[in-house]
Amino acid sequence: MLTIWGRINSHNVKKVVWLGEEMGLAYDRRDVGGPFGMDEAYRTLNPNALIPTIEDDGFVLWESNSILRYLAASHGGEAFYPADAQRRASVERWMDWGFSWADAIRPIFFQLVRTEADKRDAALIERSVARAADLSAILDDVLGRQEWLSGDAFGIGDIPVAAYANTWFQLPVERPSRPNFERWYAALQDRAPFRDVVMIPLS
Ligand SMILES: N[C@@H](CCC(=O)N[C@@H](CS)C(=O)NCC(=O)O)C(=O)O
Repeated sequence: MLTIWGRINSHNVKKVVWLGEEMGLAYDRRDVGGPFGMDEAYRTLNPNALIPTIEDDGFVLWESNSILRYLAASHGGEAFYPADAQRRASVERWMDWGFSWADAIRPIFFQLVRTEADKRDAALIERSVARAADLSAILDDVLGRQEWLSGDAFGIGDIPVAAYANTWFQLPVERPSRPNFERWYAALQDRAPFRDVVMIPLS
């Protein structure tokens, strides 16, 4: 049985749980991090004191994108993780780009969701919204040429960007029109695991 440690309102935990659901894996998720804290046993598993961490048949792994790659490679097969080097790299490029995208969204999320209204930094929010809007043009461009970030079919290349895209679309900010990016976000919502795991209220 796969164990996933991490509170479900964490973007990086959502990514892993979402893939587990897409792949129909049996898993046991345990709340760690944020208000749940981290005990010494957890810090021994993950010396970064961050979530998520998984344990699969005695194998312990942290770093959410590495976990996605591992689960896709070990349990998902070609449908989730292409064997061809160039196709695989094209998928992984979006997973890694997802951290730039996350860096743009994170300050807006922390400010508008986890900071009291009178303590918010309006300039930081404005700068971050402008940065995310610029980056969304890159997504709009690629999604005008291919259906998914992973290519012709949904795959792990979509997951990291989508976890934060959901937050971007849920936050009360002004977003420029990006029709291809919006089409992709609508298509994600046809997937039950995306709705159930990712589209939970922001907290
Ligand atoms: N690069 C790491 C980042 C992990 C990370 O920053 N996790 C956050 C939650 S999204 C965390 O552990 N925060 C501390 C906490 O929840 O207590 C990964 O992708 O796994």
